[in-house]
Amino acid sequence: MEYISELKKKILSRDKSEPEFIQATSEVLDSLSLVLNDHPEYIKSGVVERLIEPERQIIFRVPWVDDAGIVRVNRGYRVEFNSAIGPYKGGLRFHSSVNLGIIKFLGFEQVFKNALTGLPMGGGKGGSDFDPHGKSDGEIMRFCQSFMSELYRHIGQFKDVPAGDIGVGAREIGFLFGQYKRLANEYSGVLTGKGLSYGGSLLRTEATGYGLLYFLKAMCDDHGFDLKDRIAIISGSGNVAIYAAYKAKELGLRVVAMSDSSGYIYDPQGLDIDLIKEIKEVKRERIKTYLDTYKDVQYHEGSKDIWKIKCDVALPCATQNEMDLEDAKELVLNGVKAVCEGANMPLSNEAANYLVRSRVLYGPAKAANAGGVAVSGLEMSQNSLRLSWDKDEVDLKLQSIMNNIYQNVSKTAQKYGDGDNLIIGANIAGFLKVAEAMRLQGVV
Ligand code: NDP
Ligand code: 2IT
Repeated sequence: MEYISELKKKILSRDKSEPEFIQATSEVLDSLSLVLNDHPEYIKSGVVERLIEPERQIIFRVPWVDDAGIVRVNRGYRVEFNSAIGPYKGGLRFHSSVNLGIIKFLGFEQVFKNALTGLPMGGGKGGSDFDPHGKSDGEIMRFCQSFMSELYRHIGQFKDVPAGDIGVGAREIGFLFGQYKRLANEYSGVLTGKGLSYGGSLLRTEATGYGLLYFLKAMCDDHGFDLKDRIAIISGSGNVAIYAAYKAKELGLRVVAMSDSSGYIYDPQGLDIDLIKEIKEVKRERIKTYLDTYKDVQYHEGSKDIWKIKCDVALPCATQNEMDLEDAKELVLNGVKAVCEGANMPLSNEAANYLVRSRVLYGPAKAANAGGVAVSGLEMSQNSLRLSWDKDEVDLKLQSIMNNIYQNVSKTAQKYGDGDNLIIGANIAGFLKVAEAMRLQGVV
């Protein structure tokens, strides 16, 4: 479609230094060419042009003092991408690789993901190139306080509600919340992923990983593929990976390999997830120290070769572009049946399209990892109601949301082309919801 080609060219020339943003928008725009013929009103009202341009991008200095008394300066970001269906909502990432293009791609994806949850949340993302590895609790606290000292003026429970992502977990959210409360002189649900003692929701910690497995199960059930006794590989060993691994075990899968950014561990008998949680979540050590307890387990330097292990189910849960076309080919040769994305955009577009063409069951991130932000939405509801739901109630809601997302993206894929191509299903279903809201609100 000519119109779509022109938009892609515009992004290529205007945002040329942002390869991840180009990648994410290009995948979505390809899907939209299937739907815009039926909806000329969205072309007329410039919905797509407006969707690919963030509503607001904030970049700020984050100065802080390290334990040696030295002043350090990082760069902070918040990209408020789209507020057509609710306040901006999305995580904060602290990782040395963070730059504007990465935050923009994450914010763009978040718009569609949040729409798929069925909850009233717009899309945004933020973060910093601050590297939390090896920092003391005091340094983390001072960094978070400085970060929030600027961010607080831009956010609010009805404006923009950040949460965690890579490098931002319960500890960081606590420090960020404390500083917001102090500066704004207001106690509100301005962040999600809060501790249970100060307004957090039960199951938010587990939600992305659990939700990923609920989505995987819905997709596999629909295709008559039983997950019991299947072999799974999960990359990463952070928040998403750990709770994906627990739920995978509960559903009868055997998790044989997991990784961190240094390397991966492999045990054909299945891994001890409690130990991995202890190493990564509590002690904040390298995954390699797993071998201090299990001496015969294999450890390999570098995390990329994890996809060479034979498996039935692969769950990339670390970071963007961690699986390329070669990895996807290797997985298919080894007989993989399902790949579901816990991380955001962990597959290159070529790898994802190859899996779909090879008839592998493939759950794209926008749909498959929406469980985290969905429970964030439930946390916002509980904060507004000033009450807390019990664990079973949140879990039932999460399961129902993930099942609905699967049904919605699968039906949309059938309507607009190939029933098993959930890439187009997720992109189109998310788009239709946001596009209609944007059209009705006029050119803003
Ligand atoms: P964590 O910080 O808890 O864990 C990240 C994990 O990925 C760690 O094991 C880390 O290794 C590894 N990792 C990070 N960067 C790289 C890299 N460049 N190369 C190799 N490994 C890497 O983050 P989360 O688990 O929260 O996030 C993981 C993914 O899931 C991200 O893509 C995030 O955007 C996505 N996501 C997160 C949600 C959430 O609720 N937290 C919701 C939906 C998606 P190491 O320990 O060595 O740093
Ligand atoms: O990518 C994601 O969906 C998240 N990091 C969670 C966002 C949120 O607001 O809970």
